[in-house]
Amino acid sequence: TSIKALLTRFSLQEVLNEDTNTKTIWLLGYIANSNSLNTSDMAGETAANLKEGAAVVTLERHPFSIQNTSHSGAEQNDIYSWATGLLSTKVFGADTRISLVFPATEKHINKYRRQHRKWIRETPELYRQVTRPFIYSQPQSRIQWVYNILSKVDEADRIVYEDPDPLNGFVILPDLKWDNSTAANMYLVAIIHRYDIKSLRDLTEIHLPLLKNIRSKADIAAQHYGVSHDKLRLYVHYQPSYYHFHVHITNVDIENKGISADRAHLLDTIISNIEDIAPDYYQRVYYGN
Ligand code: M7G
Repeated sequence: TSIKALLTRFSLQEVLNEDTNTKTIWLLGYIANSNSLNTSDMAGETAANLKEGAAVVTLERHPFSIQNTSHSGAEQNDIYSWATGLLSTKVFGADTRISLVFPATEKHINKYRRQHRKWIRETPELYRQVTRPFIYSQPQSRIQWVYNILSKVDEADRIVYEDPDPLNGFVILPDLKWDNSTAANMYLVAIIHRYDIKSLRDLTEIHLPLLKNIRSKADIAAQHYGVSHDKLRLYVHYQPSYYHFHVHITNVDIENKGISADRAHLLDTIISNIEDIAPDYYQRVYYGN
């Protein structure tokens, strides 16, 4: 079902959060089953794939682009879909980026709802006793979108670089947060082929070739968008939202929440900590989060 068809059936229930700096709003709503709606504008879609359930919609204002260079179009991967479109004005190009999670689980709703945050100091012991069991209790379906990318089921045409090596290989493609329009906003993600590294905590010296490989090949992927080596910021989130190791690759000019000190760990620092300080640095370190 296309994002457009789904959005026409969306009814708002709650504003989960908004951020005036990034001009983003997160909405929780419900997507009704097609039976209760006029389906004449959904030609070609069978009743079977028209589901109902909770949905989280993110609306993000685009950077102003008077030349109308923004790409429109839509993408879909498993329960995640996104598109750009025009909300209100014809003066500027597509002005708003719309992403949809449907059907959304309780985890998605809580991820986007304004959080009452607490600071937790994760000792190695706390990691072993609490975090690690939590990670392994996650259903595989939570990272279905990752499997879809690695097995070329979804987003295959968006992969800009691939090293197919099963141990040290990965794919690099545009992150769903990026609309592919401006190099100034470039946001890519490198997703590794192997499945056994869940997070930063798993990294040891045996992973140095993989990490260095991502570090050097990110340049090639970024060149694809005209972004040079010295404009790249590479980092890893701990805690991440998705426990399959991946590296964020952005234009260094982007200032977003994702680079805040409580979650972002620079790839260069990770490599140096393992190589220059201790091979088991990430098994021993205490984390604030
Ligand atoms: P993270 O550090 O696990 O979590 O990064 P975060 O979302 O809290 O930063 C996962 C990254 O993958 C994020 O930058 C997401 O925007 C991106 N991402 C998530 N999904 C579901 C998709 C997807 O389906 N396709 C693509 N291309 N990127 C995604």
